[in-house]
Amino acid sequence: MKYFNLAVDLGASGGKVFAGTLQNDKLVLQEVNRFPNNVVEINGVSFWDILYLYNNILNSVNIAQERGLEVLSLGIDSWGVDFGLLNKNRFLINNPIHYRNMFKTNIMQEAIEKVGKQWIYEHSPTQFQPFNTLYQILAYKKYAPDFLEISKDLLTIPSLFNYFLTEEKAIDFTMATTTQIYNHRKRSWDEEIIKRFEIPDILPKILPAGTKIGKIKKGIINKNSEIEVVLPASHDTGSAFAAISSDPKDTLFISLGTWCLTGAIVDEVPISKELMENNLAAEGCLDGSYRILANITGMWLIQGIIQSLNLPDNNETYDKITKMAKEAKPFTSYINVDDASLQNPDDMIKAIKEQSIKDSKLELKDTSEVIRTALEGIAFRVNETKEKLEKILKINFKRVHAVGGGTRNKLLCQFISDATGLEVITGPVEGTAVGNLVSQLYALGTLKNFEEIRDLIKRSFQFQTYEPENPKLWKEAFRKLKM
Ligand code: LFR
Repeated sequence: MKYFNLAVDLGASGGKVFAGTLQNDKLVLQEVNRFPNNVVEINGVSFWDILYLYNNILNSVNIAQERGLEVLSLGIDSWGVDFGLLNKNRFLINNPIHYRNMFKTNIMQEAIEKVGKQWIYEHSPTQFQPFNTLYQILAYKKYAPDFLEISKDLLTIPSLFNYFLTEEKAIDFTMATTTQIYNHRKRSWDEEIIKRFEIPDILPKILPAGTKIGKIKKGIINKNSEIEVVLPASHDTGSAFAAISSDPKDTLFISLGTWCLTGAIVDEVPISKELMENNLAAEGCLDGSYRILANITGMWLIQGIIQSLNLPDNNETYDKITKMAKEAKPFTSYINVDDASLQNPDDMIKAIKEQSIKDSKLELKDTSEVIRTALEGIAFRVNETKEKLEKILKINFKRVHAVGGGTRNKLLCQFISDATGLEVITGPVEGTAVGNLVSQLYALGTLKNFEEIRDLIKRSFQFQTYEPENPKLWKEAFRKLKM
């Protein structure tokens, strides 16, 4: 009998469900379902369509079983920080809000003014992002205090769905580290942050990633079967990093998708002011280690350009856009891809053109130049992060290893290789789903340790490599363009 594990990977633009199984000592994936994640905007606020997503998760289990797959377990991962609130009678009281709304507020600034940046970072060393759970809770306190007053439980997105499926309430370590309420040294919620910001007693219990939490309740999926629900590394970046098979000692890891999440693995978070000064996050990994990480804006820029051009969001469009960039003149300008003005603009092409004037005083004339400048900007930023991490963590990176859908963009992978002067290894493309699946195999005892996880991934997937072609030219261009 062949058994399957289901990985539900929810991303900002869509959900994907894969069934994984072990076959001839390899992990083999088959796609079960895909569905869009349509954000709903009401009165200027963007909401996730949470019940639509839940229905699609149930539907995906039904599809897998109708296909005759013997499903042993299911694990859900998603973006970080966002949450649903339950009242004492287990009623969902808010429709979870999209984290990008927070770019329109200055709640984080207010919190920093109240207690100081360093104080917050010493208690919870994650990057200062206006959308961190802490600031979202403070936004509720300000704009919807009545919601919090009747809340009993806060559950991040995967945990909310796990609760719907099993009635068990828990969050995993990897997700907890995205909240900025988690104390990395004590490895628990930070009591002082909770006290200082008067956060109600709504935070869930924290379990290690790769833990079984309960079985899908009877009667909610079509077939009456026992399916174990596992908390994988439920933060998608945590799962993506779990799928990187290169040696963590001297590899710069990248999860390349909407974000270009770039980081290095450490066992414990070093005490260093420079982490905060460079806005680096310490986020939890599947094995309890941490990644020191920069959230670099990634394919979000290209998604925005596609929207500005009113083109359909499909592979053909991406190929067309990449071809335009390839044919454009290199190094026309430099933009800081992480500038707040690029995080939620009405028109991405216009915003990038304005950013170019702001950052380099150079005008971008046509769309091809805009696309190329965006891709070069991402690669430049990866290199800046690499250099910072090398200095702060005293690592000498030997290679870059990237996973995720963004690695399909060969031009960007080559740019990263040139900008960093390092070999870039890519694969698996479905990194997050693979990390989710190995978390489940670990929770079920099939894989015993992290060595076994890495070996399984190495023998199961194809990898591609890129060698730097012109690193000197890139260094020179960066020196000239960055003011
Ligand atoms: C990527 C991601 C990032 C997190 C951002 C918001 O999907 O999870 O790691 O910073 O989304 O949650």
